Amino acid sequence: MDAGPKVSQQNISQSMTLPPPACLLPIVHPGTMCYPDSDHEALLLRLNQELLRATENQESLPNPSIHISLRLSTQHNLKKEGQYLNQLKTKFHEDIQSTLNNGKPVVGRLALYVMALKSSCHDLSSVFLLTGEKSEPVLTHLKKQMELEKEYMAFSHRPLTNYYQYSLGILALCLSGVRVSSHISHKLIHAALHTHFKHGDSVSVDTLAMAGMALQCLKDAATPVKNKEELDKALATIKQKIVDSQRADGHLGNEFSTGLAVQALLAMGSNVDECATPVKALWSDARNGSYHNAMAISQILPALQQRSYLHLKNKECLNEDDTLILDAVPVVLPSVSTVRVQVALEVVKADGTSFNYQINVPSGSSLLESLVLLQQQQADFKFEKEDSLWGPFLSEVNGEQARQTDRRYWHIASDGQGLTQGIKDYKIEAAQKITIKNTGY
Ligand code: B12
Repeated sequence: MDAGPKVSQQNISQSMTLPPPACLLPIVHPGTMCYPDSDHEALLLRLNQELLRATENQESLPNPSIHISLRLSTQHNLKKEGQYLNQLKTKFHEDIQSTLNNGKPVVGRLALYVMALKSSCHDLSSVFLLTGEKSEPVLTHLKKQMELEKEYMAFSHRPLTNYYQYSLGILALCLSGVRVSSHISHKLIHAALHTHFKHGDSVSVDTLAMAGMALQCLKDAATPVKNKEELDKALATIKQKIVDSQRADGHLGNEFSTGLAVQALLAMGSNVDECATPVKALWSDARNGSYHNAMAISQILPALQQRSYLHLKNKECLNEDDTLILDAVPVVLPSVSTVRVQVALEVVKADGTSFNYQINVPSGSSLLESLVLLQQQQADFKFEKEDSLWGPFLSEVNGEQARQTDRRYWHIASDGQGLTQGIKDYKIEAAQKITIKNTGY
């Protein structure tokens, strides 16, 4: 995530006391002033359809974030959404169940699952998870997971998972009407005031956004907290940090954090309408086809419709639209480029030893395809990946794991610049040097 020069923040109106200029007025119907209606609506439809199409992918685990986004949208395909909810209740449910049985932290996924159920107005008290012999409702498990996080924080001063997931946990409990203990909220409020949420070397705008939505939910629900002034101060700090993260091209953080950041600003009462610079940046990304990954689309689509996760709080699921249909997709045969590009790859292990490789790949190959090719050609290079909601996560290189339990990961950079996409999404278009470095965080 590269932080570019800051620009004027006039497009993110923070105060409601002065009448905002015409372009900052809240817009109820999509595409009235900044874009032609047709352009705007066609793009929304395309993104909505891409998400719906992603629900048909049987290869990966169903993703609760996709479901939430579809459910927060204005257009629906109720049959397909119902089918996806059922898949979440079986396959994703089983995945959480087995993580719980292995005693691994699961707060983020559990929170997203709860929010997905809530987005379909599902009765949360009827969904149970089993630990040992005991079967308890999902919300009870989420509360217990948050207690574990809190206890861990008491001596290590950071969550078992990360602040993004800790915030998701608070948000899911709050949206479900569960009172979040003041000890738990205090730890996030304290962190928002005194900790720098980091992702690699940059500020984690995604984490700020999730924390902002979680704390705003508590404020709106008038949840008792240890110190009300501190809650307000934390919210103001988060808002300011998000606004300060604006780059010259309008993004808040980068193209993949802007959706959550806009959601958070909307939730926190900022007037971020369709003409606001970050929203324009999102539209322009969407128009240029920057978002292929369904997880990315799921985080920006609510923002493009002026919605945030906080809209799940009072969701009623009544009289919903049912007009979203999927057009038949023309079968496009994959074409392999005849142009080949040279990639230099450096692997830097935890002890600093480095290994260098060269490989020629067809232009347009993904980094994952390039690594597979290298593995086939070089006996001394091998790698492993793990599935995640964002796709394959590089977990092991040349027999060395960079484990999250040790707070290490394989950081990936191209010509010294950290990638903003994972190994499957990042495409090699030109000759470059890829560095994969075992890094602590
Ligand atoms: C925390 C975090 C990390 C931590 C995760 C460990 C931890 N316990 O804290 C660490 C530092 C390891 C990390 C690494 C990377 N991250 Co990161 N990460 C996040 C963050 C803030 C939250 C993820 C999370 O906890 N989700 C909640 C749980 C419930 O979902 P989950 O899928 O089970 O979570 C796991 C995966 O998301 C995985 N993960 C984390 N980052 C990434 C990135 C990719 C591409 C993949 C496939 C998986 C993955 O780790 C999570 C914890 O186990 C997200 C922000 C966001 N908007 O989602 C960015 C985010 C997902 N990361 C991002 C990126 C780019 C990376 C890196 C590629 C950076 C780099 N240049 O090396 C690497 C991954 C490299 C690899 N080895 O494959 C981007 C992805 C954008 C995209 N289009 O793909 C995001 C959206 C941030 C951003 N706005 O740029 N990340």
